[in-house]
Amino acid sequence: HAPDHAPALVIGSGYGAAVAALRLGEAGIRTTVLEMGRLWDTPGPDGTVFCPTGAPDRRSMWFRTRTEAPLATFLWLDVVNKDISPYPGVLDRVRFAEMSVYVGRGVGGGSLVNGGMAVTPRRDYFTEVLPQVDPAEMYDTYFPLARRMLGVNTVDPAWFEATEWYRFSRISRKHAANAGLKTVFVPNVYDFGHMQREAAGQAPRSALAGEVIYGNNHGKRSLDRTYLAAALGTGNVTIETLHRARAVRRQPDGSYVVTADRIDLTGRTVETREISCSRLFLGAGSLGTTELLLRARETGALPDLSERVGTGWGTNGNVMTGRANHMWDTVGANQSTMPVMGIDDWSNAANPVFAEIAPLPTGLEHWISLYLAITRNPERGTFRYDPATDSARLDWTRAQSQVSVASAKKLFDRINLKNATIYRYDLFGGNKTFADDFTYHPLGGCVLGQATDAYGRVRGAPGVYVTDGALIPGSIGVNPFVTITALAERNMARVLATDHAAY
Ligand code: FAE
Repeated sequence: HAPDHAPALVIGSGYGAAVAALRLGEAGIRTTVLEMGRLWDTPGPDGTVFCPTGAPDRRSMWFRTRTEAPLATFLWLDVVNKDISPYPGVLDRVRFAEMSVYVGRGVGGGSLVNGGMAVTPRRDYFTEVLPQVDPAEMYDTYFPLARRMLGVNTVDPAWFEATEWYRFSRISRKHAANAGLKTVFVPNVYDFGHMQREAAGQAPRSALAGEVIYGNNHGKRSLDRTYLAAALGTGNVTIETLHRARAVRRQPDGSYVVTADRIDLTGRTVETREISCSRLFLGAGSLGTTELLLRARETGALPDLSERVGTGWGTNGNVMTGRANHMWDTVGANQSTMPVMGIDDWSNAANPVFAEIAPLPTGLEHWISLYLAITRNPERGTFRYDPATDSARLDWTRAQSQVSVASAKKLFDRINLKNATIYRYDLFGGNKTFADDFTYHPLGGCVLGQATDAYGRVRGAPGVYVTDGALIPGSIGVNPFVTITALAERNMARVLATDHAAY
């Protein structure tokens, strides 16, 4: 039978996809969004939408029998992970041979599970990374637009200085200052008004109840409350959940057909749909978008795609580490899950690092200072299509991660030296002091100006666009979602102004 038709089809519902859906809907174009995860709006039997972090259930992770949290151990004990039953849970850990990538699954993508840190990159580094993009337009128009649309706000400095919930940040700030390092406040999309009401006992706790990687039940302005709500409000946008796009092909008339498996809550494919479209917007994230295009090229469905599809991937130099503080430097049993401060040593040309001061909310004093360092790692990975599994394999070696580790180590050695402190060995498995085997910030795979033109138009597939983190070549120097959002805004403005005619 003839495929269903949508004038515009968007794959995924993270940052890039959400921007595309809203701007298409506003332009009066009927748009269908396919998202492989579920819609997170219905409370479970315990009355909450997302499960408690300390007692994860099937809602926590994507089709697993046991959770796979980033910090697997504490005091070397396997106390963190729990057995669960398979279900389309909100957090996924995609395991490649020598690198794991954490991603969000559900309507809102990564916005459902991330730390909400909303950081605008340094202008000089942005210009270096994306030389095709006019920085004036970005910094005058699209970054402010993205921040406004995402609901970015900043912690009240007076409250920050006084509250027990950010004692862990203040201790890390002191230790950084002792080493002559600068710290900066970092904006966030978590509603700080709500957080202060949580602290005062006037609102249900979420950031102050350890919630983040398995979803926030309150306070977080995730995309389902911002861009996607606005997109649905145009009346032109429909979101189909539990639809996993698998294949893309081009029809003789220049339209595209996407094959998608509709799965049920057990993961079984209950229907395979074909949906045709005049315009296809890929927002399945760095991994998802790259895999779709790589598969299309390698299976011959879209043979004219660039050889650059699958290249230019990076971890944003992510590496985690923990320091052990002295007895008198307590970090507090109470910690907000939303980071609000970073050590900013990016202007150190010899060793640029931006390190988010991360919480470790266990509910007890542990004297640990935890960090997610973003380093400048020039190593890049490549995806290869594996016909046997019909999936993308990532060529990325442990040695490539050591560049990030060496850079982070230089910074934290300096902090440890000045404070007479040491690293923690019990957090990342294998007595490791640096977590070098996972990233939260997958970037690249379909890089702007390489696999696409300067506006995300896919080379060799007119009418197909990349809108997400796949466009950014492996590194942006800060947490990436503000950049992904602003770049998508810029590209959509151009595409809607110039490629509109054929809808
Ligand atoms: P993304 O948000 O990943 O959305 C892709 C969507 O596509 C997902 O909903 C997928 O389920 C869906 N999808 C994938 N494949 C398919 C398919 N074949 N068919 C249908 N749907 C599909 O993409 N960034 C910050 O800036 N600040 C932070 O504080 C921060 N903290 C983080 C903490 C954690 C634990 C994690 C995992 C990430 C964090 N990030 C943070 C990264 C940020 O969430 C990420 O860069 C963005 O979500 C990427 O946006 P995209 O639009 O590229």
